[in-house]
Amino acid sequence: MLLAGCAGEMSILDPSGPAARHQFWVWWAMLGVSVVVALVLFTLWLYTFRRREQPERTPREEQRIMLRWVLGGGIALPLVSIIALLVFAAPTGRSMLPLPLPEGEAELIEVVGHQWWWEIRYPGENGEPDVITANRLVMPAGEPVDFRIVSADVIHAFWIPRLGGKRDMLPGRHSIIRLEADVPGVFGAQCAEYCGAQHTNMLLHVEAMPREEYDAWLAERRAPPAPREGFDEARQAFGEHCAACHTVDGFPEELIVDDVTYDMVGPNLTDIGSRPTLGAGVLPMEEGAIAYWLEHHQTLKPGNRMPPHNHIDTETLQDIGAWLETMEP
Ligand code: HEC
Ligand SMILES: [Cu+2]
Repeated sequence: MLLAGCAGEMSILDPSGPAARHQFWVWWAMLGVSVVVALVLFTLWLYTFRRREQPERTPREEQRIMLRWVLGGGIALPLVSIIALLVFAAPTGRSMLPLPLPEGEAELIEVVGHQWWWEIRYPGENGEPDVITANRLVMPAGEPVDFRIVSADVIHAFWIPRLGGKRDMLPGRHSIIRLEADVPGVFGAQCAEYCGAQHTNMLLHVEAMPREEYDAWLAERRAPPAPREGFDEARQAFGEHCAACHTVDGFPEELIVDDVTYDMVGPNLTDIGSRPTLGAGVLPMEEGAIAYWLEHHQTLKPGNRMPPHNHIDTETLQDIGAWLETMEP
């Protein structure tokens, strides 16, 4: 029954990639050593109870024995354990470094942490990101992927427990962590550094897919969006109330009312209809979910950085929601 808790989409004890497997063994080794040390200590402790008569010792002898414990238990033992741990853990750290690969370059995906959502950018031919999405990370399986991570505001941490990590995301400083998924699958991920009120609701849905599927997924999003008919009022309202923070590729520029200057960006909504969740894991995506999120997002995720839309009537929000649900490649 206890072991059943070891599985699950966010369990480091159920590794699904080389880096995570390394970490898994370090974890077990540390647990094993700690158990042995604890058992030895408990045994000594019990022994002190069972021992009847105190042996006669001179102060000098007492001191010698004390010194032995301090040197052995306080210096030698920690030194040996730390060196052993270092030797054991060094390959683990190495496995997450972006070292040159014999078979060419690893796929590069940029991940930007925001309060409290994830921006995912896929660099195109010239290195500029040409596909930008949010809260859903799609990666190829069975090959190393370099995640170039950074933060837009405070310190977050990038962590996909079943693939390995974690790594701090610092504002203004990029770092690369290499991870790999053995097989296609869906993995949970979570910001692992307390980053403010909604830190718990900063989840990331990770999907590893076979190379061909991944390429097709990207190609779909690289293609110019198909022109969409209808929803004129929704688009008008979006241009007025939302476009200052949210980008939708192909959205007509003349509709964007930029009378409010917000010093922030919201998630890119170009493929919002195809995302599995809303609000970084707060709501599952289903029919009507976007409108519901737009009306209740400050109760669903209190304090999140999107201002409340109380000044917009429900019908308009439902209209916008219905239109956004069609936003799929
Ligand atoms: C001041 C900037 C701002 C404005 C204006 C704004 N939003 Fe947002 N929006 C955000 C931020 C920030 C988030 C991320 C909230 C979170 O999950 O913590 C967000 C989240 C969302 C999401 C969920 C995205 C996802 O991937 O989960 C949708 C949908 C959305 N906004 C639609 C709208 C619509 C429609 C409007 C106009 C009625 C609007 N927003 C106005 C900043 C804004
Ligand atoms: Cu965070």
